[in-house]
Amino acid sequence: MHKNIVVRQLPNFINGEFVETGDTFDILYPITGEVTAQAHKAGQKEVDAAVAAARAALEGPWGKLAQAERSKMVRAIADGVMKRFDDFLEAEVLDTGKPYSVASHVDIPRGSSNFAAFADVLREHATEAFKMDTPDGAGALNYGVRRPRGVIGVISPWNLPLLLLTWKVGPALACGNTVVAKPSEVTPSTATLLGEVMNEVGIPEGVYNVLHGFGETGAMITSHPDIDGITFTGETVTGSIILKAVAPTLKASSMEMGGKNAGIVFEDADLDLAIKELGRACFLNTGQVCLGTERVYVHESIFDQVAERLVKYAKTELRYGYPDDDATNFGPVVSDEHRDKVLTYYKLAEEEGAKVLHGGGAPTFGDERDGGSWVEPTIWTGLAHNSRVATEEIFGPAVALIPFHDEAEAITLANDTAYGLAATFFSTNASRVHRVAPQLQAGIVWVNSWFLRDLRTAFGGMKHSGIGREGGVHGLEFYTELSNVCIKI
Ligand code: NAD
Ligand code: 6OD
Repeated sequence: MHKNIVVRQLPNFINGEFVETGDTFDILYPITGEVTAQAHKAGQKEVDAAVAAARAALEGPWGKLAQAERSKMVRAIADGVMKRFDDFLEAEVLDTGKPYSVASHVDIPRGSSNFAAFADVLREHATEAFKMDTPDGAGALNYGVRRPRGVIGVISPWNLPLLLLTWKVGPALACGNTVVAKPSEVTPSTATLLGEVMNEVGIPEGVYNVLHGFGETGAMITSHPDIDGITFTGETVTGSIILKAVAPTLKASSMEMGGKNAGIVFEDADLDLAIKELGRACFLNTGQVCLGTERVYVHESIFDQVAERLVKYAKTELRYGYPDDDATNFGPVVSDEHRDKVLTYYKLAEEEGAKVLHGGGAPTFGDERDGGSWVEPTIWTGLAHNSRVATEEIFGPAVALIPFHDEAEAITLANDTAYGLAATFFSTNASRVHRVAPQLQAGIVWVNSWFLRDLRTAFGGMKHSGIGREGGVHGLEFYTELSNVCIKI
């Protein structure tokens, strides 16, 4: 159903207070293109205030809390998000246009569990200890001590706004840091709402701060001399700019960036399962998932069958509609700007010789949705492995199907990319599974599945997809500083 939209104000959240600057930019509803909110842009004054508040909280109440007490408060944030589930859901849908069926199962529950899962990560992690020999025979004992890194700048993207913000804020706070966050300028609502939750559950002022704005505001954060570390999720090009920006102030950084993830369907795959999982991998969240699959290598003996079945999946399983319709599982992309980027690739695919099996354009509705940012789910064959469409990240609901001859070729093709975030492959042959998985150059490899996440596992990309790993104890490398204590016995 079409929403009656009341335009909201989205202030910054600094030192526990909501701060309007009067310098606003519009947030649009991707379903129709209407203005839903005005976000208040932060300048240097607000950035400095947020950093000072975060520093004071680190040196004050938050930094002095006992670890068990801090874990309890981080778990309270998880509960606080669940208590406001409907508000988060509404805010996320207004910013992204994604269906409730997606946001209520993916974005909002993970927005909560990112706090619950990491609340005890530091408390339960045993640090290493080594007894060493010394010339006098008495020996010495070494053990590790972890402390918070300090004030952490969190820069996050628009595709899973709450999920990807809390994925960083959760472990950062659990490890005793304080945070200055800049959500995407396209989707700032849930980060702001999280400020309300912080106040509701009694998180001390200054622990969590939110600044709104574009790259310019982000750059004020990455270059700020009193921020100790930057954790970033977004495009590879932006990541590269950020790495340069943090160099003069020698900040630690954790980088989660773009991808061009491969899928492989071997001739021994369970095709019912493969089509179901690939359907999600290619089209969930309208293809706007960093882990999503945009090129699938299919064994030549089953190529036509897989192509036909994936097209059938797209035709029968993906349903456009208003977000609050239970049947809707396919929404618009996040903005007109992103729609135009995706459509440029749709056009390029045809120029590069693609055969369009499904989609290839933008739908029209004959109602207010024609003002929104819609594209069709799209399936191509006939593209060369080294075509631009098959090598550059589109970040939309589009996939190139490419045949392969044997296992070695499939591995070579999957690895022949500048990126290395995720890969997914389908096979019922256990030997092949164990042989192929370690050869794929990706930080995350799924077998007979996709986007199955245990938050204790390492997450991150290799090559141009990332630097460092977060998740479980792996995040401790970034969110804490480790000191070795050596005691002569
Ligand atoms: P983006 O790089 O355009 O923006 C990400 C964030 O960086 C935004 O908050 C933006 O305002 C900020 N930013 C832009 N310029 C900046 C600068 N100079 N200094 C500091 N901050 C700056 O990315 P996006 O378009 O929001 O998100 C889509 C991209 O994110 C895709 O490439 C996708 O693959 C990637 N992504 C990666 C992961 C992962 O885990 N590896 C997860 C989700 C999305
Ligand atoms: O599941 C996660 O922890 C995670 N960081 C997912 C990222 C998805 C990218 O769009």
